[in-house]
Order: sequence, then C-alpha cells, then structure tokens
Amino acid sequence: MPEDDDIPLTGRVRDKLVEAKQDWAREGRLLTGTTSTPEADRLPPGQRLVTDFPVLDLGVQPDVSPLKYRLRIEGLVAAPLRLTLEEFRALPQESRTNDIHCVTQWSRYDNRWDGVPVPDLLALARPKDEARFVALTSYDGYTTNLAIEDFARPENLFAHSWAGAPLERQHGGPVRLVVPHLYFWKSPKWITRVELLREDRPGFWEVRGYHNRGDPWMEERYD
Ligand SMILES: Nc1nc2c(c(=O)[nH]1)N[C@H]1C(S)=C(S)[C@@H](COP(=O)(O)O)O[C@H]1N2
Ligand SMILES: [Mo]
Repeated sequence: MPEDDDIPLTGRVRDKLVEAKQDWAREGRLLTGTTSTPEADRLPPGQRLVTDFPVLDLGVQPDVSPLKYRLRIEGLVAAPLRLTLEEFRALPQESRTNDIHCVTQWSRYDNRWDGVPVPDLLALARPKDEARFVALTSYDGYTTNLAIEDFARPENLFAHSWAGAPLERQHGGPVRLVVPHLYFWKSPKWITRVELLREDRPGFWEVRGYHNRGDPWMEERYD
C-alpha cells in the first residue's frame, strides 16, 4: 500500500516567512480592535477584498497522484475510514458557494466548491461520544485543529473542485477541506488524515501564536 512517504514534495519550507508571520502574531499586526457578525458585515473587520486567488502555504507543495491519495478518518470513531480518491468521489457529492478570509487580510467572495460535506463523512465513520476535537494532517506536514462543532458544520466540505474544475495542486488538490466560517488557515490543503480526539491538539500555526479558533468576525487572528 502506498504510504505518505511516497508522496514527492517540491519546494522548501520558507522559514523566514514562518518567522515573519510569528512576529506578526506576537505584535498583533493587522488588528483593528473591532468585531462584527456575518449578518451585519459580509466583509469581516480588517479584511480587504481580492478577485484573484492567492496561494499561501509553507512553500512545500506535495505532488499527490490520484492513485496514491488516501483520506483517513480515525481516532475516536467506531468505523475508521481509509478512502481512495475513487471511493471518495463515489460518495454523494454536493456544492457549496462561500467566502474565504485569510488572516493575512485578503478575502475572496463566491467560491464554488464541489465535494463531500463533512457531516456525511463523519456519519460513515461514526464518532464516539468522547470525541470533542479533530486534528487534521496534510501531505506537506501541515496540521491544524478544530472543535468538533466547528468541523461538523453542514457548509464544510472536503472539496475536490473549485469553480467547476478539479482543484489545482497549488490550492490543495486532489482534496482540501473548506471551513468557511473560520480564517482560511483552518482549511487544510492536501488533507490526508482526520483524527478524532478527546483533548485538543493545536496545529502548526496555533502553536506559533495564532488563535486557537480563528473567527474572522471576532478578529480572532492571534492568541
Ligand atoms: N496543507 C496546507 N494547508 C494549508 C496551508 C499550508 O501551508 N499547508 N496554509 C493555510 C493558509 S495560511 C491559507 S490562507 C490557505 C491558503 O489556501 P490557498 O493557497 O488555496 O489560497 O491554506 C491553508 N491551508
Ligand atoms: Mo493564511
């Protein structure tokens, strides 16, 4: 069986960029000190609208071939899943259109995604009652964490397509998670593993000064 170490990575982790973002978090850069709600303001505080689709990651982009791709749901579940891309694409598909908000201040409206809603996949894996958090892991080594209520929302999608076309590798293809109500660092590209946990396990940015939850309207940029 192909495992993660068979997935080629190109690029190098941009340590300088990671350090700069950590400094921003320490200094509280970009904070406006105001809060709002999605009902009152489509654009969260301190954000500006873009029409292009910026690419943000650690500088390493895994080249995940469709044959090697696996999506695993494990930990505190009654029925662990390990899906091939073919199996994933055979599940009932839905589309969602939503806005994305990156903590570095750009927002992009009306992104159409196709894929499988998170609650549908969770229903197949059957989370145990003790499961309260998820730890998410990607092929580039990136990790992030969510409370189960933030993860299991019906608008959240394991997405394989954006704007009607297969998700490009640079945006997380073959499959990324989309969690539109939180800053976009909570939406891992190239997702391969969902682990259901009793205790929270902060991810890559969360241990480097980013907020643990990341609600854009509450301006939860940093810890
Ligand atoms: N696997 C992985 N997912 C990731 C990241 C990353 O470095 N690796 N960066 C996050 C951040 S900070 C942002 S803003 C979005 C960017 O997604 P995009 O490149 O499609 O715009 O991906 C998020 N998901
Ligand atoms: Mo980001």
